[in-house]
Amino acid sequence: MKFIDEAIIHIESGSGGAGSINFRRQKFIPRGGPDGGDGGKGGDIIFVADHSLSTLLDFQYKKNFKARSGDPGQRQLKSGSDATDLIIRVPQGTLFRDQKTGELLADLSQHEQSFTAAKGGRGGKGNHFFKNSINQAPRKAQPGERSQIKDILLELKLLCDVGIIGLPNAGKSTLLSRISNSKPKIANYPFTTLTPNLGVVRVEEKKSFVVADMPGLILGAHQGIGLGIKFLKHIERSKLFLHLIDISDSSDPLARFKQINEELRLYNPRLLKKNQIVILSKIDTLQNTKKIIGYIKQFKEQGFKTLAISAASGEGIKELIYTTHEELARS
Ligand SMILES: Nc1nc2c(ncn2[C@@H]2O[C@H](COP(=O)(O)OP(=O)(O)OP(=O)(O)O)[C@@H](O)[C@H]2O)c(=O)[nH]1
Ligand SMILES: [Mg+2]
Repeated sequence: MKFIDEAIIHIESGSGGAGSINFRRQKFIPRGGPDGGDGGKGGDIIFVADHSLSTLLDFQYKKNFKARSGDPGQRQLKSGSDATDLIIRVPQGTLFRDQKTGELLADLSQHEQSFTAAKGGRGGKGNHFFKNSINQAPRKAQPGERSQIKDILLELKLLCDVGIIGLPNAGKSTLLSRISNSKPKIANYPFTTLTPNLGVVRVEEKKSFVVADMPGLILGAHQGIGLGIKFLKHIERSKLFLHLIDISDSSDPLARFKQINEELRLYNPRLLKKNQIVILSKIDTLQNTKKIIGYIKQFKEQGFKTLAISAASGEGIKELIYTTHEELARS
């Protein structure tokens, strides 16, 4: 089970602006002194921890970051402008390593904590700086300092936000494979999933969450029957459960739902305090939409947010992602 999210990114700070070589030219001052200004500083690359972010998934889409260079110096002793720093927000808890050596560079464990990973180059001195009693008209200026270029490994220990629970064969792993980057084993028999699988779900840029697909739970699970219960500790700290009910199974959905919840309660009553969204799965197998609507009504009457999906056809999947994200933001 992979609990670590990783990304390798390439960063480059801004180089310094070059110093300027210039001589004062004004009416009535025939031989003005050197007045080339200094170059501006290049932008730093600064990472800032943000507790509202939970994964490194965005860095699979954008891997190269470059800060702007400082402006060159100008005449009349005017310095070039400093470039603004490039601020990159990362999830709280992100570790930074040198990609080549593995050396730990920083650990941003606090919200708003920052780490300057690459410093912008200093601006070069303009020729005014080189004036002295011997050389009153220096024809030299400094170039700006070079940028820093690095490959950095980002690492984040994933905290599971959402647990997918339900009876064996309910379609939990199929759902995970539909909504996330994870490729769990899927098969038409119970207990296909033997250990939890984690996946990262991207809602949109800067909005993603972590889901765990659990082995199926069955009657007697709290006494150790089946597999699921011993993994429940992995989702004890998650904020939300998606509770899958397979409606291609003709037995009473609400009774099955209550049965699983009873197992949760017997294992640890606190698990029932967690927010659950009821997910009626495999709706492509049921032509009778009235029946589905009836089920939804039944669960809503019990006070549960209820969605109907087909991981096979994709129906209801978008809504499931958005609703889950909204509920997470609220909890
Ligand atoms: N028709 C249909 N079949 C589905 C759907 N989702 C899953 N299945 C099928 O249901 C069977 C079980 O799917 P899994 O995703 O392995 O179920 P699971 O809940 O992870 O099962 P365990 O890991 O054994 O607990 C597979 O044959 C899937 O292809 C769906 O939306 N529609
Ligand atoms: Mg499974």
